[in-house]
Amino acid sequence: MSDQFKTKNGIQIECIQGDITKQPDLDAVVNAANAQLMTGGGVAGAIHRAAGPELARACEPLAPIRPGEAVITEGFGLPNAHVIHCLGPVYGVDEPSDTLLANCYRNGVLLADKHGLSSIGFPALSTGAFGYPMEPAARVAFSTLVSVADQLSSVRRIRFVLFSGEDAELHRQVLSEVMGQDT
Ligand code: AR6
Repeated sequence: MSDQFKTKNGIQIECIQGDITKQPDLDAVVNAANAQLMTGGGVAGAIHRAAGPELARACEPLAPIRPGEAVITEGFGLPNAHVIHCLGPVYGVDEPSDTLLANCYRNGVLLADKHGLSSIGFPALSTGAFGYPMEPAARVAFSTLVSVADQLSSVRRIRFVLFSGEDAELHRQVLSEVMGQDT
């Protein structure tokens, strides 16, 4: 199954297996943040470790954020110039979870666009500690990004970085279904 698709206006969406902190060719990576924008487990722990303590200092005045919101900082020790911090919904607690998750992807990619960035990498927001099932989360992610694509003027590439090969394959399948509906 192909891991790259293009929207009608030529934006590339791709899915790979990998680590979100090791994507040096992207302008920004997205953090699966907590409301206080502090380090934690999963993606947030990995991003804060790789970025170093300056990231937590830069986050402090921006916190707290609400589910669905996105804020931007520098990347510090990361290979990316920027980090976009998104607070996903806790599945079954922050409702409606699908709308709040869609807001994360929409606000995250629009914030990157507003800052003139051309590439952004997302992890599968809310699918770890926050308990959102992977397949419905992938559907929300891709249908939101495809629907927002025509509002983007600087973002040209969106990469999904999935920790496991199984999750990457599932994302490729869902992406190909969503892109099929778009043509
Ligand atoms: N690169 C790519 N994907 C990863 C990585 C990585 N380095 N590490 C984990 N994943 P999570 P959430 C996958 O828990 O559900 C934190 O403690 C992981 O397999 O990071 O939004 C924060 O402080 C899963 O599929 O994010 C918050 O309190 C996905 O990334 C809370 O967890 C998201 O898992 C946020 O929970």
